[in-house]
Order: sequence, then C-alpha cells, then structure tokens
Amino acid sequence: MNKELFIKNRRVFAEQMEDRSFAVFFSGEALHKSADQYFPYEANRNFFYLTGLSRPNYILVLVKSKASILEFLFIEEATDYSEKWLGHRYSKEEAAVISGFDVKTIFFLDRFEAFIANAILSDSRKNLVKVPQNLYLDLYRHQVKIKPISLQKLDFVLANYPEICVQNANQILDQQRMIKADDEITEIEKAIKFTQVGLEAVWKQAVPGKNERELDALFEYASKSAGSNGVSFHTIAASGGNATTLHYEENNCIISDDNLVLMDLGCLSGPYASDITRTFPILGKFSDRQKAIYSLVLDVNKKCIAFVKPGIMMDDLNAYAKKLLAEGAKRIGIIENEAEIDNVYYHSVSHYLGLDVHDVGTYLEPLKPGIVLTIEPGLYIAKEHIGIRIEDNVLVTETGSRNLSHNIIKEIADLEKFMSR
Ligand SMILES: [Mn+2]
Repeated sequence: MNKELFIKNRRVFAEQMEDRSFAVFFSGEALHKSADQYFPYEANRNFFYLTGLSRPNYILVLVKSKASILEFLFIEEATDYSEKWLGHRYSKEEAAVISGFDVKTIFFLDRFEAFIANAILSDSRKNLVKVPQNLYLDLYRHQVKIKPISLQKLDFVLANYPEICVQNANQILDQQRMIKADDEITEIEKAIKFTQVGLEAVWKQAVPGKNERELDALFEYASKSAGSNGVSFHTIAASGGNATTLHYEENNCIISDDNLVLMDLGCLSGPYASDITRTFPILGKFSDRQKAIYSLVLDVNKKCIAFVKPGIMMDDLNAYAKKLLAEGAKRIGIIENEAEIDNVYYHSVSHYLGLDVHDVGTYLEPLKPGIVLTIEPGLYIAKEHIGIRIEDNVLVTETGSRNLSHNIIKEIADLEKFMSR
C-alpha cells in the first residue's frame, strides 16, 4: 500500500490530540499457544493503520507540542540469532520506506524507555514537550477485567506520573477508521476477489458425501493460491441443520444429498478483510422448498443493499431487514405471525468491515460515504434442517451504495448453472 496513506493517518490522528500530549502505540506480539508454540502474529490494527507495518514489538510515539507534531518509531534490531532463526528483520531504511517515516526518527527498541524518560518526562531544557498533560493509548479491552497491554507496558510512566491524563486513542481512531480511503477499499476488493476464487473452487468440487472440512480446506487452498495471505476468520462450513447455529465452526459432518450448505468465510489482503456468506445445494440443484426460502432471503439481501445510503441509521437498516424477513416468512408458512420472526432470524443484518472483520466504529450515528459494511440477512429453520444466509460487502457512496462483492454469484439460476456438471 502507498505510504502516503499512513503519513496522512498519523497526521489526521495527531491533529485531534490535545496540545502538550504524546501518544504511544504498540504493534503487539504473537500470543502463546502451548509449549514452545505461538499463534501466528497479528499486527495491532491501530498500529498498522498509523504505520503500514505488521511486525511484532514495534512502538510508535507521537508528540504534540505547541501545535507541532513529531513522530518516532522504535523497531527490532536484526541480530545474528534473529536472522538465522526467525528470519529477516527490517532495517531502519526498509521501515522508513513502508511507513513514510524519516529514517532519522527511527530507533532500535532498546532506546525506547530512555527516550520516554529523557525526551518527554524529564523537565530538562531539551525535552520535546514541556510538562506533558495527556498520554494517548490504545485502550481496547477484550474483556472488562483485562488491563490493556498499553497500560501494562507503560506502567513505569503511569505509576510515577499520575498527573498525566490517560486518553483513549480509540475514540479518535475508531471514527477515523470508519471512513475508508480509496487504497483501503482496493484492499478490501482484493480480499473479496480471493474469496470469490475460493468459493468458486468449492462450488466446482462440492458433492454429497464430502465432509464439511473438505470444503473448508478447498476454500483455503484456492484462496491462498490466488494470493490471499489467509482467511480473515475461522471458516464456517455448515451443512443442513448445522447452519442454524450461527457460529458453527466444527466443520466435521458428512454432507448428505438433500443438504443446503452455508459457508460464511472471508479472506485477507494484507490485514484487510472480506466477509461473505453463500448458501448452495450440495447437489447443485435447489428443491422447490429450498428455492422458496432462498429466494426470500435473496430478495431481502438485494433490497437491503439498495436501502443503504448516507444518512440512514443502522437501526433503520436492521428494522427494514427484519420487517421484510417477517413478512416473507409468514407468506411462505415458516411462521404464523410476524412476531415469531425472532425464532428464525436472530442476528443483526450488518456490521462494519475493514481492518477487522467486525470493524470499529459507532452504530449510533447515520451512515456516511466511505463506510464499508456487510449486508447479511438469513433464516434459520431448525425443524426443516435449513439455514440460509446471503452476505455481501457494501460501500456507502455519496448517493447510495456499491456492492463490492457483486461478482460473487448468488442468483439461483447462476448458482445451478455454475455447479452443473
Ligand atoms: Mn458478517
């Protein structure tokens, strides 16, 4: 991606910082798995957004004083050991090219604490900010009782300088990240394209008797072969009644002849995600009953995409989807009265999408151009062993919406034709 985006992201963030403040962001590290094994490293998304770098243990520092903004990056130094055992480590020059930093403001990690102490905290003539008032940190909390990593890492500051006010950088960055730049939309479109390739490989090879996990593996193989660096979340490959469990992740059942298969999946392009759901008959041909229910969900999917435009509230979109699903479900005899819709449709129709699959951003303000969201109505009828969801990824434009995943087929005739053999 173009470094200009990351330079701009830092500038826009820092412009919203109070004067006499500094901000510290950590790129994170791989989580421990078991014994000497670790989970694959995932860059802290705010760190990536501000630097374009996906490397563990890096630290970004922004300083704002008298309205001027200074930026510093701390990176891992390559050693003989790290190069031989762990692979290449970026040089300062390489990190500068990706992030748009001036190479003179990139240091190795061992300088970090002394830098904070001498250049920011100490009351010397040379320090960068006179008596800092605010410290901006990523305070995302995965669970309310778990202390954010940033607070743990900066304990040496917080314990000794209680007069410095901690500010939640996420309040600024969540708003900023909601509105996608053109480069970001391009990445999401690439992630969608990889997803299309993966799904088409599945459709070409899906036959009764296969295990759900074979479809999961086919998807991952084909999408990675197409260029994706991985799936954006654990693939759901749910046949028959398994599809009525929203987050079914076991993917370990033999798919029988009469089954519909619901696959909710997505790919990564860099750290950007897609999130698509398609439902198809394993035989390549819908029964009349499957057709009736599928057509209803598809109709709601298309109407909701057309409903998306700047100014509407997520609540309006949710209410609209639910009303359409309730009317339709009653019409084709799934429920007797519309109030029963909660028994067969029990999730929201949309969430934001971007650097995270369930991306940051408030749901309490009207939609704005540049937001990317999912549209994913569904119906889950346990007694008929049928779960259907059809999910697309949609960009809010100046005048309405653009379906970024329009190339992934979903019409009954197109699916049956594609799967015919
Ligand atoms: Mn989704």
